[in-house]
Amino acid sequence: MKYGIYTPYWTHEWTSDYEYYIPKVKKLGFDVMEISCAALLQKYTTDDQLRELKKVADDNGIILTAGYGPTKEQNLCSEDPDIVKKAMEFFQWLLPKLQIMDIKILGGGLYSYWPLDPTLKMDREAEIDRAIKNLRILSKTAEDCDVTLGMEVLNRYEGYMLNTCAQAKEFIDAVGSSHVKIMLDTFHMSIEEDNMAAAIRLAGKDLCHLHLGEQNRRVPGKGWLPWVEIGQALRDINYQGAAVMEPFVMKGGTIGSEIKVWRDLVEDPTEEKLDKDAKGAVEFVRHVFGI
Ligand SMILES: [Mn+2]
Repeated sequence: MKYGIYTPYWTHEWTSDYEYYIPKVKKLGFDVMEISCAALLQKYTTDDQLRELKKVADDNGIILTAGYGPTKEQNLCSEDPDIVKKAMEFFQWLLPKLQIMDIKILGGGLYSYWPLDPTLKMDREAEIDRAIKNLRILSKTAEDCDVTLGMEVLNRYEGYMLNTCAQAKEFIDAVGSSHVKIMLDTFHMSIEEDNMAAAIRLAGKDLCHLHLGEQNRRVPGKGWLPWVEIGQALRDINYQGAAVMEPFVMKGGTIGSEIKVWRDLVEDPTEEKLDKDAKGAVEFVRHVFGI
């Protein structure tokens, strides 16, 4: 198994200087660094920049993965055909960009939009049907680019389409593509699943990506999630993908607002302190998972 971390841990905005974070992440003991696709719209807008980023990752022995929360205008399950068209165009533009960086995983609530606006109309059944239909089409591009789309199971406050692994399993089975699979996140699972290890076993070979975080989104080892049982379940399914920490511990900025971090979850979150916690957390999960 490979261990990773999502760079927004260190920042208040989704986009950051990835050339700075790649060597840091390596030095702290990780194999994988996850980037936000928002960066491809803002900072890394040319293919040359992506090739350069890939080179920096290669030079440091780091594998890149990608995460994204589509905007309301990139919503694959919208009832508005113009929005679906924009969403399809966006993903069909994005996936070849990820291929340039040899990114094999794009995870998130890709079947809908994020952050959830609960004031908008919800029609889960119709939206699920449209998401399945549109993902079947998009999966062809994903297969061509060899980027697997991780359908992230989100808690009830962030999404209503897929809240449990069982719902995600039914969903990906309906899509029926080798490149549309289940993505779990221990933080979301701690709210929705009866038994986290059972959920991981249910995902089984369909688990393509995993986010790690405590019940309050601190780094693994600082809260009360059942890491021993989670590790056992990952060993039971012979999980070969990446386990990427996605801690959010600082208030402020776009991230603080969208993730709803209203207080600092670590005392005095200096870069030095964040580095120390990340290093300790990857040592902790490597030890507890034992794979
Ligand atoms: Mn996540």
